Order: sequence, then structure tokens, then C-alpha cells
Amino acid sequence: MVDKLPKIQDSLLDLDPEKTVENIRNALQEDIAPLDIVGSLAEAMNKVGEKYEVGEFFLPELMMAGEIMKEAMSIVTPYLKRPEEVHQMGKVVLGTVEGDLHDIGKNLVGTMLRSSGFDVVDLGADVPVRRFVESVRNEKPNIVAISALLTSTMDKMKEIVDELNKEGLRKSVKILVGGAPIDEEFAKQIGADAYGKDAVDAVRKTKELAGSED
Ligand code: B1M
Repeated sequence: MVDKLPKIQDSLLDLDPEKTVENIRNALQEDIAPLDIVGSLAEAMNKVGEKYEVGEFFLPELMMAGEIMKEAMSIVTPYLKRPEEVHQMGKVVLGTVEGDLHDIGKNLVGTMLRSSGFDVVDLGADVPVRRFVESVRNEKPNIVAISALLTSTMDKMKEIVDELNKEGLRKSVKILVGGAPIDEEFAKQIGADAYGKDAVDAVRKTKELAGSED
């Protein structure tokens, strides 16, 4: 059964959208857990990043992989949803920082939060600091969840925390940060409340921040 997962990874690394879709559908038909499929796709994207680093892949390949990943996620996402979950866990404003177009991990976090019962307001990618602040003022979320994938944009997270402080809004929300260059220490350093290592950890931390142990 699990040999389906390497197949999915291989087809993504071959940058073959049709084969990737076919492999995912086959895996779902064989009742392979959607979360395992997502984990496998995320791992493949890491390998894409490694290939880019060593000059085996270039920007077009990076973009192609991103597109395939999006298509793949649109197939797996409905299987991650648990519509029977009706109770509201809380409201989350989610976005990727300004200057950063990476949204695949952020979308994954959003999907998992929704399927765990959170009301998610997704601001998208490349979100200006002001927009985060205004959303906290207008949407009154319990949590602001911020993603960054570039070392050059991660400092925008601190700007968001600082602006929320300045505007007297910081105490009204908990702040969760995550993304490849982020770690626990950075989260502490900028005054965030928690760090999510991956989408599963992000859901766990969001539940903790929202005061639920479910
Ligand atoms: Co770009 N990119 N990229 N890229 N890209 C990285 C991030 C990079 C590490 C690749 C590399 O060099 N190895 C590198 C960053 C280096 C650095 O800053 N140190 C890089 C670069 C350099 C760039 C450009 C500058 C390239 C260029 O133009 N020369 C450019 C920047 C554009 C911009 O943003 N302004 C660029 C562009 C792109 C594409 C647009 C082509 C595409 C993105 C498509 C899209 O997102 N719509 C792309 C891609 C696909 C990647 C890699 C290969 C894959 C990212 C991904 O989707 N991973 C990436 C390499 C890598 O990450 N290994 C890379 C899968 C995803 C499920 O994982 O996003 O890490 P991830 O999310 C995880 C966790 O991080 C965590 O949970 C998720 C699920 O487990 N997480 C959170 C994420 N957000 C969270 C928030 C939370 C909690 C957890 O709480 C709020």
C-alpha cells in the first residue's frame, strides 16, 4: 500500500501533473490516509527545493512543481474535511507576509485548521503589515497565524507584532508563526505566542492558544 506514496513523490519530482493526479487518485481509492499523501507531497516539495539549491532545477521547475502541488492539494483537500464537525473552535486570521509569494504551506495550514473546526479568514500571500493589523481590528480573531518562507521576509513577522502592540491590539489576539526558516527561538524573539513546525503542529498549537485540548 505505502508503495503508492513514493510513486506520488516520483511523479511530482518528474514534474508530471497527469501522473501525479493519477497516483493520488489511486492512493485515495486504496484508502491511503489523505494526511499521509499530503506529507508525502510536502516531502517531495522539499526535494524540489534541494534540487533547486544544487542547480538541478531552476525557477521554471520550481514554478511547475508549485502548480502541480496546488492541483494535488485540490484533490486531497476534500478528503481532509470533516463536515460533521460543527462546533466552532475559534477564529483565525491567516496569511503569508509581504514580499513572500509562497502559499502552499500556508494553504495547507488553513485547510487543516478548517477541518479541525476553526473559522479561517485567509488573507492570501504577500500580505502587507497594515492588512494584518486591520484584519485583527475588523475580524476580531482569537489567533493570527503568519507564514514566511524566505529569510528575507521573516522580519515582517516582527513588524506585525510591533504594529499590533502600537495599535493596542496585541493583547486581543494570540500570534502563531511558522514556515521553513522560522523556529521556536525566532518566535520567542519577536514576541509571538507560538511556533508551528508543520501543519499538524500548527493545528495543535492553535488549539492550545484557543484554550482547547481537543
Ligand atoms: Co521558492 N524558495 N522562491 N518558490 N520555494 C524556497 C522557499 C527555497 C527554500 C528554495 C531553495 O532555495 N531551497 C528558497 C528560499 C531561500 C531562503 O530564503 N533562505 C526560495 C527562493 C529563493 C525563491 C525565490 C527568491 C526564487 C527566485 O525568484 N530566484 C522566489 C521568491 C518569490 C517570492 O516569494 N517573492 C521563489 C518562488 C517560488 C515559486 C513561486 C516558484 C514557488 C512557490 C509557489 C507557491 O507557493 N504558490 C516556490 C517553491 C515551490 C519553493 C519550494 C521548492 C517549496 C515550498 C513549498 O511549497 N513547500 C521551497 C523549498 C522548500 O521549502 N524546501 C522554496 C511545501 C510546503 C507544504 O511546505 O511551505 O515549508 P512549506 O510549509 C510547511 C511548513 O513550513 C509549515 O507547515 C507547512 C506544512 O507542513 N508552515 C507553517 C508553513 N507556514 C506555516 C505557518 C504556521 C505554521 C506552520 O503557522 C502560522
